[in-house]
Amino acid sequence: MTQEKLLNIASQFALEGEIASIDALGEGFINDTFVVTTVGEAPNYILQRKNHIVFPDVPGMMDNIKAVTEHIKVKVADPMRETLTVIPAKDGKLYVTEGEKYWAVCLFIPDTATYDRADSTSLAYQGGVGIGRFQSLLSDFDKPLNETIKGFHNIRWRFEQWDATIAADPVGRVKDLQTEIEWVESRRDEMLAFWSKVESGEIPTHVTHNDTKISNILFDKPTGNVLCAIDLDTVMSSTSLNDFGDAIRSYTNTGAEDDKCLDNVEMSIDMFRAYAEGYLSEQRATMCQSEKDWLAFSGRYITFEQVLRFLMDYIDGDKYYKIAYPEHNLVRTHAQYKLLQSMERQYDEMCAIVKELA
Ligand code: GN1
Ligand code: MG
Repeated sequence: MTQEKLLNIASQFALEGEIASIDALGEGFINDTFVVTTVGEAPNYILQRKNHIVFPDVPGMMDNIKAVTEHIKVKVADPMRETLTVIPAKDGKLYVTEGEKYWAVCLFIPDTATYDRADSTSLAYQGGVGIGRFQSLLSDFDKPLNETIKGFHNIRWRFEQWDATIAADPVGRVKDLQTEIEWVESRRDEMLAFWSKVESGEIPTHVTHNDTKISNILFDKPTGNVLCAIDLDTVMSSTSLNDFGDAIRSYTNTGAEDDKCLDNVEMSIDMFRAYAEGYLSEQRATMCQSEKDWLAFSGRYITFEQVLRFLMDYIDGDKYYKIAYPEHNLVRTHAQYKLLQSMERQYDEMCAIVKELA
């Protein structure tokens, strides 16, 4: 994308100061992200092209983000650092369109750090505090939220997509994937059994983040403490267990999400304990018994879902996740499956830790 085009988009937002440069940032799987640096004392900004295929209702998504961040702002000590700040366009909308594509801007929060991997238990503890606090700040949020992605962590819906994808087999990959398909099929019933507890209301729903991997959390550089959850695109109503489970999938992995060397990938029980301690320090008092009972299982649930989603995208011809090389989604599938097996092996210990801490 040319600087000229980026400048044209950015200048349609109500930014302070004069733009000095616009540079690509990070490697999100879904959106395209840029940092807008301004001249002098004016703040810098994050400019994002939202993936309108993944998010069919970007205006609805931006309304969610605005509502949730405003709710948080009135409760925290430092409202410009402890949550995102949405910057509207000059016409007052929360986005700018470019053909069928949507762009949005939020404030860049300086003196912060992000991580791709948890390298210490104190970081995992802080991450747990961050999501526990995010959920508790929103526990009294009572406006309806738009469903930005249908059935996002609903495994019944994921299996419907899965069955349709396997039947369609659009790029002829199914015949070579019988082993991997069996990994998913052999766990279908236990995963649906868990989800039926959410459907029946035995496990309650709340406002949740739904994408709590470590790279979606900002940490304060001077103190090392957690600052806030970012990437609020998937904020919706779901079970809070999904936020815990997705974080466990991320913080406890001793390897990379797409590690080609499976020997690197295990679930670290020390990281599990640290994250659970942080999370429960914020959530212990408000969780109900069924949430406590299923907390450890949520790590398996979301890791399983990720195995299914990566494999399904590979079967589908790599339409959803950005890939860096042709087999990328298959490599991700294998690495996440190795992690899932590691969790299954250590499940009794995970449950014992939750019981002790909760
Ligand atoms: C995507 O947007 P990003 O990169 O934070 C995905 C998550 C997956 C994750 C796997 C909207 O997260 O659900 O867990 O990749 N987000 C969406 O790394 O699908
Ligand atoms: Mg995201």
